[in-house]
Amino acid sequence: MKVNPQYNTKETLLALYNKPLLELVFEAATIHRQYHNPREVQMSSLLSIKTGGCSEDCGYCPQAARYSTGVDAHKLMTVDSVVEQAKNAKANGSSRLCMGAAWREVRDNKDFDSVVEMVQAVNDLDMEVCCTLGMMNEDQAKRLKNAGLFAYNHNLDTSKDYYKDVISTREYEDRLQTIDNARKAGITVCSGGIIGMGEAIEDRVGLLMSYIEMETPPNSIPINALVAVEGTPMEDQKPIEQWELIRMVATTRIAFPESVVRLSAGRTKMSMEGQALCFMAGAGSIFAGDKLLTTPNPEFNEDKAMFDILGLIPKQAFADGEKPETKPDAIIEEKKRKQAIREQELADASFQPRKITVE
Ligand code: SAM
Ligand code: DTB
Ligand code: SF4
Repeated sequence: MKVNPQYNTKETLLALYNKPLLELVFEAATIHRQYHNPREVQMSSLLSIKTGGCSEDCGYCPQAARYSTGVDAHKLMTVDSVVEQAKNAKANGSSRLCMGAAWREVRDNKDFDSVVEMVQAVNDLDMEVCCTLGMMNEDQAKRLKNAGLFAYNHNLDTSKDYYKDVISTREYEDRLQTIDNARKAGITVCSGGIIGMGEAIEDRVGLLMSYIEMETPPNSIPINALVAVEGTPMEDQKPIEQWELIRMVATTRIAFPESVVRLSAGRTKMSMEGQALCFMAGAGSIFAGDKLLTTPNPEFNEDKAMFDILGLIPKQAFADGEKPETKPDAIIEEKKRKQAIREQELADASFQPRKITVE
């Protein structure tokens, strides 16, 4: 993944973001065509495998336990129900499944073992598997990689300066460390942000600068518009104009010509024409399905109709990287071995030879 040397400073990026809109879109569309097939747009499905009850205080998030948003805390989904949902998503044209958990961080417990099994099972369906589970260390990243994880989503959300106004329960540095851990394990990185949280344009550009300063920028960069949810500290944020989303997509496209720019949360508030300008400006993916993690998203059929009208084609899985090979997971193998022994012991115990008494 490379950055565009023409726009690698705050000043040049800011000037780019503020260009006359159609000039900006044209420049982005031109770059997009040099690096990507402009007709291909990936359909990804989101699945909230562990909803609500999160300990963090992210000001935008309906899943933080401390806010009354009507999102209840649920247990982790079962592996079987995840596979069923993944099959559905694939049948509807999605080539990637992104599994999200309302966790601050990954812990080495039974739930994580189940997530490893989910990754294996969805990878076996020939879908790109992405997880977004909060912070993780290098060993946890390696386990996910061996299970067949294709991508890890971990957003920086905004600039380093504005971050403290949005979240206080973790540091920007913690986010950078997790991204590094995913990268070191050989997992592709998906990291982006949210606009419309009350930040200045300098903060939007500041987010992009954080990616420019990385050794390798993310393979994909989701651009979300804030979904202002009642009960969160950001409930009263004025919705951003769709032009801002188009500008952000175009600027990101130009700054990171090889990365996939993902038009993410916020599409329910956009017109089809607005979304068309985003695709023109280089958006290469959308979230498909009528729900994001907890908030609404356009219906599958609505997006199918939009693809037909605009002449877009759903992108196949693994067009941007090989399907990960899986290796047996030592912890899960050991669990299975113990389970087999227990079942054998139970079977042996239930065989009671009939007593024969001789008078
Ligand atoms: N708990 C994990 C974490 O924070 O990394 C993973 C799940 S979290 C919900 C994934 C991302 O969703 C966040 O980083 C944020 O960018 C995005 N997000 C959450 N709530 C949002 C909202 N109301 N509007 C737009 N994006 C949102
Ligand atoms: C990303 O950047 N956006 C997605 C995905 N990565 C995990 C999440 C959007 C969540 C919107 C709020 C919700 O539905 O809870
Ligand atoms: Fe928790 Fe992630 Fe929501 Fe923050 S964004 S409150 S870490 S689920």
